[in-house]
Amino acid sequence: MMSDIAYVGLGSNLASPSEQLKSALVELHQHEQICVQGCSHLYRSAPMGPKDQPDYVNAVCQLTTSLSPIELLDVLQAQELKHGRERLGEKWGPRTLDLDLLMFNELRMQSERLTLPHYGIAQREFVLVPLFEIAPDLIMQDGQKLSTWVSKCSLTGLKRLADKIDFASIAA
Ligand code: A4P
Ligand code: MG
Repeated sequence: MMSDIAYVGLGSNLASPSEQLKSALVELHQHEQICVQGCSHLYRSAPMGPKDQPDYVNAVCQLTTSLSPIELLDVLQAQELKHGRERLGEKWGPRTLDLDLLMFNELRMQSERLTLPHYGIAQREFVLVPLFEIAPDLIMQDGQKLSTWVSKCSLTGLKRLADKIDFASIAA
């Protein structure tokens, strides 16, 4: 049963970022144990971290799955590699595809490979704004509303792109 709900943050700033995100979403949905339920608009954002890299395109999707959190992470990391992701060791350096597991139900865990919820949600406008678009009523791990987290985050200006992933065509 695909009864677990997860949120995944997608990001790219190399090799046609918007296309990277769209194809990643299609591939996720094609996985037998993953059903993508919805995705935000694509948003352009200035790079967090080193500034000598291109702007990012970011989005957040909601999915249901019968995978365990670690199995889902395995799928996400395999997909990053398939998209030519190279881990060059630079913290927050450029990448063709980054898939962060933001939340998995209300699960909290900390292991060598996986921290849930993802550690960076509260500070990242490029996560909070698209997440709010698809899950405006979400309650965060401290019991506060997502809308409160959004209002506390310093918003420096994401640009919402005209592109909305044509979800019907993915689900078909
Ligand atoms: N890991 C632990 N918990 C998680 C989780 N919840 N989801 C481990 C995903 N991975 C998790 O990740 C490092 C390790 O984190 C993995 O081995 C995994 O087991 P990584 O993808 O290899 O390295 P990374 O992505 O470079 O590091 P980090 O700190 O996760 O970077 P982020 O947080 O992914 O940030 N600017 C803009 N505007 N937009 C962006 O999307 N992204 C980044 C990367 C930098 N600047 C950005 C953006
Ligand atoms: Mg990452």
